Amino acid sequence: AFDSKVTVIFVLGGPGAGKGTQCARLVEDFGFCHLSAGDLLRAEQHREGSKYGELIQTCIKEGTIVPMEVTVNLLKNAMSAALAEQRAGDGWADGRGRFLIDGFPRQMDQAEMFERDVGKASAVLFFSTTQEVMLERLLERGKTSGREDDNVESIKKRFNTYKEQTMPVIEHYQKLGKVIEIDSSISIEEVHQKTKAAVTNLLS
Ligand code: UP5
Ligand code: MG
Repeated sequence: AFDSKVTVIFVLGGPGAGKGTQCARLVEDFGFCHLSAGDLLRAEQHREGSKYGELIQTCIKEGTIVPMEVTVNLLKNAMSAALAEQRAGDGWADGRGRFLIDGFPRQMDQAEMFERDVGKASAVLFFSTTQEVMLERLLERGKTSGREDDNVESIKKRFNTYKEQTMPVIEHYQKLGKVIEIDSSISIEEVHQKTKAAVTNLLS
């Protein structure tokens, strides 16, 4: 587990809600290290010599959740690498030890494993909008993203997994009073202003 100087914020919300977009903005504002579990899995899928390539590909296409050991390990390694780099003096000088963990945990057992092995999250940023909005955004992005899951069949499965597996995680953190919910139906800039204000408050 990491020391108490490390701040972890989980970033959740349905597929296409705007997690990655808003995280990129928060990196500029606060010097967070942004780790997207989905991006780490896609990189591992294409890494030469990975024994998980096929498994990850199947899960992503089917919108199901990759076995948590794989994802938690990728996150742990990425966090260690980022902290080592910070200690060496490069990068994130102002945001030392601040992490945005994007698209994770998606299932209760992942949340438990992460909090046991890595550390506790200070807060959960929850980007909420309607399924219609998310579908439209994903189909638009799918024209150019090259993502294997930006098609109607995969998107429906992702919505299902989100509802069944991930909503309970959000409800769990809501009971703990850790969730900051932000309506992400409005423009990127407006969502960013609200998010920035919430994070300023959180870090103060
Ligand atoms: N856009 C964003 N905000 C907008 C706004 N306010 N107004 C108008 N347009 C807006 O945004 C999506 C699109 O919408 C973009 O084109 C953007 O410009 C536009 P983005 O910021 O990319 O949304 P995001 O919420 O990040 O959507 P993403 O598709 O990445 O979410 P998912 O949660 O579906 O994808 P993720 O990469 O996290 O996971 C993919 C798969 O990996 C999962 O389905 C699962 O199979 C696997 N996975 C695991 O198994 N375990 C994990 O822990 C994590 C992932
Ligand atoms: Mg994303």
